[in-house]
Amino acid sequence: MSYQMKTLVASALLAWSAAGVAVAADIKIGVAEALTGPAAKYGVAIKNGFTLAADELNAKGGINGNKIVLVVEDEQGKKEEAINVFKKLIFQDKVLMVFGPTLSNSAFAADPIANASKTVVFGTSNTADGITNMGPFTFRNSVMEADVLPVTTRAAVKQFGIKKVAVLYGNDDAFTKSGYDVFKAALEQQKIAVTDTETYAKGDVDFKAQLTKIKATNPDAIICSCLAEEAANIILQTRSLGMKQPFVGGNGFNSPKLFEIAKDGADNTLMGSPWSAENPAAANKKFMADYKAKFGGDPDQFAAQAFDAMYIVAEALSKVKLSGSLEKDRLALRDALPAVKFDGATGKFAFRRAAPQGGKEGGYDAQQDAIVNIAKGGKFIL
Ligand code: VAL
Repeated sequence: MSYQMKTLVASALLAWSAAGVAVAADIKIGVAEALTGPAAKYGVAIKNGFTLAADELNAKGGINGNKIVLVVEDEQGKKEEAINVFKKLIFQDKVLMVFGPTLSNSAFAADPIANASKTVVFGTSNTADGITNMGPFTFRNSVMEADVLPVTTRAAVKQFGIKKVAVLYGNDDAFTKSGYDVFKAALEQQKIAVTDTETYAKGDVDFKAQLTKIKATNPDAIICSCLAEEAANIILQTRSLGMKQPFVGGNGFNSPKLFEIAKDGADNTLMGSPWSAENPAAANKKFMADYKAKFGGDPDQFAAQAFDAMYIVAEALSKVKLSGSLEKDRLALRDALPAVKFDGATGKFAFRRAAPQGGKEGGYDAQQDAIVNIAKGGKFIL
């Protein structure tokens, strides 16, 4: 094609788009997850969930003809990296929105950047209290500890008849600390006595000192607000001390990593989540089969929540007429998201507005019921 011809075609295309005729454009979505480091077991599953959903959506023609392009970055499960990656995605790559980061601990550091630049940040795994108090651009479909743990402790009473428990948690991580606060309140409210409370710090691998103290108080169960790797080592060391008590965990337990390390030492652990591998709903069965076919392994709750989150965003975007102005399109997505209702791999989902705090507008939490799973033979079942 001659130079003149090319110019002619290019200006014709411009004229069409100016006249409101849709010209397909890529929709860039940032994915900031922990793909290396101790939280990678969560982050990689999350990335897979997004990839599966985006590939499916694109195979069906994308969103109103526009292709979803994921811009994936590794935030390593570290606060500083989450900040760096958010800045890169929002200001350099100019993504429409950001999914992530993996840990609540990192979200408290990075979400303010998204809110300040009026860009949706959508957490699919952040379950600490207060995440959505960071501003009206913070969304999550991960069900917060405050909605799940009271259900889990009630199930523990029913299942094991527990009357007194020991509590163990990481006191330097936003999620494990928040989970502890919620457990403490739920135990008080449900009149379950606490025989001992012990703490540890990020990166600890030897929990024998705390567990020996717990053993001396002879609890009926051990309540653990911990991330998966620490939880697994704690369970393993509990068994090596000859203790047979069941564990009750929070969202951090939701990973195959628990069983890779603790094996059947984790049997009888209770954990609440909206997702279960045993949910027979067609949407979940299809998700599980497609995930296995694509990645060669079974999905977990983190993959399921990411998969659903991509569809929730796609649903909102299908209602948005993209203008080409990043600022306007970011706002339009923000305004379209709250009304989305979805029934996917994790079941029925809706957003719930977070109450304003300290005069600051809140974002949107997940409105979803938790199901309590029990560990048997290296996996969680209902
Ligand atoms: N839900 C936790 C958090 O918010 C982990 C397990 C991802 O940090």
